Formats: sequence, structure tokens, C-alpha cells
Amino acid sequence: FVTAIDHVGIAVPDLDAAIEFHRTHFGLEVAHEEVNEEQGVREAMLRAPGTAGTETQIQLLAPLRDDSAIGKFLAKSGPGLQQLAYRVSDVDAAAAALRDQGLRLLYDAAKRGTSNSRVNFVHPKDAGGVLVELVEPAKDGAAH
Ligand code: V0V
Repeated sequence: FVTAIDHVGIAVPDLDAAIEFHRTHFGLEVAHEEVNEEQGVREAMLRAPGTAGTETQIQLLAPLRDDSAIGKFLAKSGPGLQQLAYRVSDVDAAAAALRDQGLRLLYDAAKRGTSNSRVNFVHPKDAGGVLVELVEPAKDGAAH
């Protein structure tokens, strides 16, 4: 049910500084920026130039609060890779299938992700130490 590698997420203490770092050293461009209050993040989606619509994105995640998922991750592990996100066509079906296989999903019901996508996560302890996100893009294509 995975249709693409949607994005890789990096926890950063300062979003603007991280955007500038990726622009200066790797030439990446900002495709999207938003604040997600529920997740406690200010985030940016970056891509390589000329790849719009087909790319795997880099998601820079900065905490809004110390007690958010990213705030806790930074305190414990420091800046670095925080998540791997697979794109799926139906996040509820994907979560149900993985639950049936004995994996723990973090949410009973999908939550709102970037650009009105619907998301859920597999617990990192059930996925080889990787926080795996499942992303169902918004139907209007706004997620890209
Ligand atoms: C924690 N652990 C991780 C981890 N976070 N391992 C790999 N990758 C990570 N990102 C380890 C941690 O070191 C512990 O290992 C163990 O998992 C359990 O940790 P915990 O202390 O019990 O739990 P917390 O409080 O650290 O929470 C971890 C979880 C939390 C994964 C439950 O981060 C969470 O709810 N994440 C989902 C939401 C999220 O990440 N939101 C921010 C991105 P030891 O020490 O016991 O061995 S928002 C987003 O992605 C959006 C909006 C989007 O893409 O659309």
C-alpha cells in the first residue's frame, strides 16, 4: 500500500536557520511552510529545484513548545533525522492492516498533517527504531 517515499523529517532547533543551511549548501528550495499547532511544530517542506510534483521532500521540523514531540526529541537526541514518511492512498486502511500485523499505531484515528494530509505513525519500537509516518495526501492535491 506504499505508493511513494513522501518525505524524510529532520528535527531542527531553528527553522529559518535550517532552511538557509539547506539552501546554501544543497540548493534546496522551499515548497511549503506551515504551523501545525496540534503537532507543536513549525515546519517547511524542501525539494530539489525542478522536481515539483515528483519529488521526495525533506521536512524540517522545529518545535513550538518544549513538551512537543520535536521538543522532546531535540532534548533527548539533538538535531537530526526524526522520521521517515511513506505515502499511502488510504491511511485508515494502511493503519488497520499494520495493526492486524501486530504493529502499534500511535493514533486511534488519523490526524491532520502537512497541507491537510491525513497522517498516522508506527511506533519506532515496532519499526526497527524508525518513526514511520503514513501520509494520505489531501484529495485536491494540496499536499504537494
Ligand atoms: C522517540 N524514540 C524514537 C523517536 N522518538 N526513536 C526513533 N525515532 C524517533 N523519532 C524512542 C525513544 O528514544 C525511546 O527509546 C522510545 O522511542 C520511546 O520514547 P518515549 O520517551 O516513550 O516517547 P517520546 O515521548 O519520546 O515520544 C516518542 C513518540 C512521539 C514517537 C511517541 O515522538 C510521537 O508521538 N511522535 C508522533 C508525532 C510527531 O512526531 N510529530 C512531529 C512531527 P528508548 O530510550 O526507550 O530506547 S509532525 C509531522 O510529521 C507532520 C505534521 C506531517 O508530516 O504531516
